[in-house]
Amino acid sequence: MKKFSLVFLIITLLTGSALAQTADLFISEYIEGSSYNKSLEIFNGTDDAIDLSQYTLEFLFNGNTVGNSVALDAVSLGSGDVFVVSHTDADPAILAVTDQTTSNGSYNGDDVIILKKGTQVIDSMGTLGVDPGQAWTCDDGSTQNHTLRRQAAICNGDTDETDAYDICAEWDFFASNTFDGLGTHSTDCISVGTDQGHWDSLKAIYR
Ligand SMILES: [Ca+2]
Ligand SMILES: [Ca+2]
Ligand SMILES: [Ca+2]
Repeated sequence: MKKFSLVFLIITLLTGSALAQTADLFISEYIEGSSYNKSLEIFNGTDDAIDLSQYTLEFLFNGNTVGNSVALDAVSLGSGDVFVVSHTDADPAILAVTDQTTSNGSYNGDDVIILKKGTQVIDSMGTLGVDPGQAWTCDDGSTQNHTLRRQAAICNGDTDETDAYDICAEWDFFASNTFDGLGTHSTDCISVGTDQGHWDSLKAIYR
């Protein structure tokens, strides 16, 4: 194959629909363990640092459509980095990798969690206004007494907080009180926001 056509093929692959891009923050890990072991990891899979002062987490308990709102700290989250929000009284192993604590997020499995940028929903867990009983469940696990990690192929958040919720479609499940994945996130997604980004991505892959 000629060099020119090989480069053309690679560029086509990189810009094609096969490789999804990440447009904004999303929740990459969810811990609902024993006691106050509750933690959410938020991932920046975009090309750019993001000012978290624009973002809030909303916790809507037991089918209610009004709940607690927690503004994220006004810090900059770098590309590829995560921001961990945990319960104030969580296990020391959780707190060791926590960036912000709150006592306003005491979800226990049957609650809805929404990540917003301003008034715009950019990710959600559960169905707004619905109480699922004990938890959101599927064949692989549930949102109670589990650690959930966003599957590596998921590149963007669930921006419809009102539709039916299938947690098996987007999450991998781990045993209660699994903390060892908190603080980092692995993704298959490629962020290609600028022309320079295309070449950086290409170099990173084919190096
Ligand atoms: Ca609840
Ligand atoms: Ca949804
Ligand atoms: Ca993680």
